[in-house]
Amino acid sequence: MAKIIAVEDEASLLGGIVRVLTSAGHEVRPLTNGEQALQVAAQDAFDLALVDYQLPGANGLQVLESLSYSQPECVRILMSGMLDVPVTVEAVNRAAVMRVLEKPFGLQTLLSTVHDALETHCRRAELYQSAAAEQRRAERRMLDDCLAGDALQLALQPICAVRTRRIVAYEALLRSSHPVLDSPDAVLKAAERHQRIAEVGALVASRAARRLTSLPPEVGLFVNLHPLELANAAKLGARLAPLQPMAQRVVFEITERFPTFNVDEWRRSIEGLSQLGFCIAVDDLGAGYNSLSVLAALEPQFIKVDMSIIRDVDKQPQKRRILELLCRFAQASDAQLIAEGVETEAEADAVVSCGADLMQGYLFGRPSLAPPSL
Ligand code: G
Ligand code: MN
Repeated sequence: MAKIIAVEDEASLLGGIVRVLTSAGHEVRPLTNGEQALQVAAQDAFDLALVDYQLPGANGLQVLESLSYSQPECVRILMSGMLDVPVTVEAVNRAAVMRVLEKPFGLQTLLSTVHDALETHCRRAELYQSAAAEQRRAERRMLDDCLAGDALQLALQPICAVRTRRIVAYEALLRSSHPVLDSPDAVLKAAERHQRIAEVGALVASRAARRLTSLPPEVGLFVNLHPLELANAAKLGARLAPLQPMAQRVVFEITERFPTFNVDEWRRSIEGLSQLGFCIAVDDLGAGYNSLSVLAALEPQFIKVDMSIIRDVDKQPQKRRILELLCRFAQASDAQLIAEGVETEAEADAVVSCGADLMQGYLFGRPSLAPPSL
């Protein structure tokens, strides 16, 4: 049974359409005017629209075109006695109709056309769904490959003290050599779609633990946490177990880029991490939506200022003032400020004179998969 809107200004034909479709078990909404049809279609959803071309009010193609936007799933059929080429072209190109019924037609032809169109639509929807399901399975298998094999690795990028430029820590950045899920973003997006962020997090923790053991004991490691990992405080500790013995050297970076920042949900996770001896950094400060509320809520030990503020900080007084302000805030809160994405000596000089504690950026070293040369 389908819910059908039938728009035809010729009363006897409309009567016949309603009769034959109703006795075939469909629910029919008969209308005689294009304007009316547009209003009804804006309020009610239909499985199929059967619309005459020449109508008072708006013409049939306008009605069908409007439906193609507002209800793309509604199957569209045009009825017309004047099927010249321009009308047909419009019907296909503008209104994307599935069938055209040329007048005059018998009611049996109408019925079989309607049923044929509905069946075709169903078959297409099934095909689409099974293709989408297959794509999902394929993506799941690729994630399995990533999580089981060695496609996911951590690149290390140095973080230096401002004056001595001594490397005090590294940031671990996810890198992927998978042929399809070939960037950290692709891996994380796929993991989000399959609710497998926790598994990626566990893998990152074990890889990070391994890298940490090969670094000198006074050097720390900054590890990015996906915001979804903070949603379950109870499980987070277990997942980070490989890093637990070296907790004093580990700083978890929490990005504030995500618009769905939920202070209450996060705070418990962060308190748990602090109790386990880990430190917290707010990442990408200045790039997201909630910079100041994140700072107020999380009381991080490190504040990483986003590279969008660091870029040209030596040339743009406004950026410099913002950085100075953040450095003063960090000092007053017993936090260390890290300037991210420093690329030039001039930027580094400006960052130092603003009062930052640490710097990271291509000027000091790119993220590298190779063991750091110490
Ligand atoms: O969001 P987060 O700050 O964790 O992102 C770090 C990213 O920034 C890494 O992918 C790294 O490659 C990149 N990056 C690090 N230093 C620089 C830099 O100096 N310039 C630019 N353009 N990108 C950088
Ligand atoms: Mn980071």
